[in-house]
Amino acid sequence: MAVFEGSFDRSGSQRFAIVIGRFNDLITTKLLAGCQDCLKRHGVDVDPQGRQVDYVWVPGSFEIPTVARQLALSQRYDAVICLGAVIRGQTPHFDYVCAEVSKGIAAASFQTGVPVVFGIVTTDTMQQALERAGIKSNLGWNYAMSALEMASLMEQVKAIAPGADGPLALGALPPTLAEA
Ligand code: INI
Repeated sequence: MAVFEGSFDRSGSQRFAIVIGRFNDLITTKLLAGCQDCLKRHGVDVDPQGRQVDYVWVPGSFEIPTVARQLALSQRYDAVICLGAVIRGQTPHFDYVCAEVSKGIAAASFQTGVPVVFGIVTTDTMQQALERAGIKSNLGWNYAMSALEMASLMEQVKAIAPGADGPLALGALPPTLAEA
């Protein structure tokens, strides 16, 4: 038997989609910069005109899962990275957006077999969000690392377990899981 784990040396041939929420773009543009910096330092051509990364802007985090799922379904990408910032306000809106974006991103990944990275910063204040988007550290970098690692890992897992992923496999799932 064997041990499988993702590596960071195969990124030159991988393709990524990055879905970014415009809401709180003070934060999401910084997350994107951190994400691009990490990908670039691992040999990925991050130029939007290049052959490795596509960028998709959506109004807010609530819209991210729909687009991420569609991109993942295309099987064009080795991983999809979702970047958003949900900051608590005076109303329960925060809770609704957080619930849907977290469930939706998990479902997009699970339903398609493509790694979909949960790069959504959820904080009580703008200050906390800024600290996570560059003032102290930049979580965009970490999200890119997860994408690189998972893209490499899934490539290996699919090689030993072919046919167990993607939309064609959904018919084989119990209805409750297929609808998740
Ligand atoms: N979208 C965010 O990405 N972050 C937020 O903090 C946020 N808040 O708090 O309202 C937010 N709302 C917009 C939402 O994502 C949708 O774009 C909107 O509801 C239209 O569907």
